[in-house]
Amino acid sequence: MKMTFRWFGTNQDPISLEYIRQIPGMTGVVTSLLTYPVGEAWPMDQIQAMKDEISAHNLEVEVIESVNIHEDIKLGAPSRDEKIENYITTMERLAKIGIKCICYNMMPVLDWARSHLYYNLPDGSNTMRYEADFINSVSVEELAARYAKEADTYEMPGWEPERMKTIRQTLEKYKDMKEDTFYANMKYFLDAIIPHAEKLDIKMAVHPDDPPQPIFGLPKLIISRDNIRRYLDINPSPNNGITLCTGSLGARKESDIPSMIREFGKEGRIHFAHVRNLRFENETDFYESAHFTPYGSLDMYAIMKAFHDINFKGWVRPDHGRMIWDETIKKGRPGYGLYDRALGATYLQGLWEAMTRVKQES
Ligand SMILES: [Mn+2]
Repeated sequence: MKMTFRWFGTNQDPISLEYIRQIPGMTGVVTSLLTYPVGEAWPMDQIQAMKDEISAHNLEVEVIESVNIHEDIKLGAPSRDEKIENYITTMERLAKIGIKCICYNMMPVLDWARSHLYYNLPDGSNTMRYEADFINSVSVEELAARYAKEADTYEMPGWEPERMKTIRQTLEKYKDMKEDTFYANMKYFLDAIIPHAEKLDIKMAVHPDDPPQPIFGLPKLIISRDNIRRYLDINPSPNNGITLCTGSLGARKESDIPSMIREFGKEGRIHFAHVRNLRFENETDFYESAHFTPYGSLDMYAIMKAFHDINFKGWVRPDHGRMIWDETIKKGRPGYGLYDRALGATYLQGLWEAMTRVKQES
C-alpha cells in the first residue's frame, strides 16, 4: 500500500503540506480543485500549479479526490454529452501531470450527510456524528444552515450555499427515478470514459454512498456488496474500480468489509482505500471514532489483514478523524484535522509492518 493524506488545496486547508510531509510514511497527498465548477473542464494551468506546489514539498500527487460528476450525467439529461466531454478533457490533463487514479461518487445531489460536525466525546475531543432520527426530521435546507453555522469558515463540499439555492428543484428531478434507469445512466457514463481511462492509464474509483441509506427521498445505490458487484459488471474493464471506504460501507451493520476487500481486491478492482473506524451507538446512529480497533465498531486488524493478504498495492489514506488537542478549539474542516488522522496513518502502518514481519519470519 501507499500511504497518502487528503489535502484540500491552497487556501482551502488549514493544514500545510509541510506538516503532512512530517507524518511518518506519508508518500503523497490526495487532492482536488475544490473551487472549480462541476461539469467544466479543469484548466491546465491550475492543474500544473497544484502539481508544482505539491512537488515542491517533496510529496507525490497520484490520486484526485474528487472529479465530481455533474447531475446531468446522473440524471441522464440530454446535456450530459457535453459534461462527459469536459470530464474526459479533465482526465487527459490530469494524466499529463501523472495522475493515476480518480475518485468520484455517484450519489444523487448530496455528497454526504451527518447530523453533527463537532459532536463532543467524553474524552474532550469532538467528531462527526450520524443520528438517523435527526436527519429524518430536518429539511435539507435546515441541515445546510446548520453546517454553515457550525463550520463557519469552511464550505462543506456538496453543501455550498450556491447549490442549496436550487436544491428543491434538483431533489424533485430524482423523485420518480427507477434504480434501473440510474444504473443505465452510470453505464452510459462509464462506457464513454473508461476507454479513455484505459488509454491514459487512469484507474477510476467510485466511492460508496455516505450514508449508505436513502435520505431526503434520494435513491442510494453504491452501498453494498451486491450493488458494487453490479456497478463493476456494467463495465468490466479493470480501470472501472472502486474506492473502498470502510467508514461508508461500515455504516451498514451487515457489511462484511474484509470479505469485500478479498472479493474485489483479488480481481484488481480496488484502486484506492479510505480506512477509518466508527462506533455504533445503537442500530442506526454512530460517531466517527479513533482508528484504533477497541475505540470503534470495525475490526481494523481484520480490514488491514484482508488488504495485506491480497497484497494491496494501491493508495490508502486514513479517513475522518476526531478533532483533538488544540484543534477542538481552533477546529478546522470537520473530520479532517491533522493529529487524529496522523495517528491513524501511523497505526495502520504499524499493523501493516507487523503483518509483513510475521509473514517474512514464518
Ligand atoms: Mn470515504
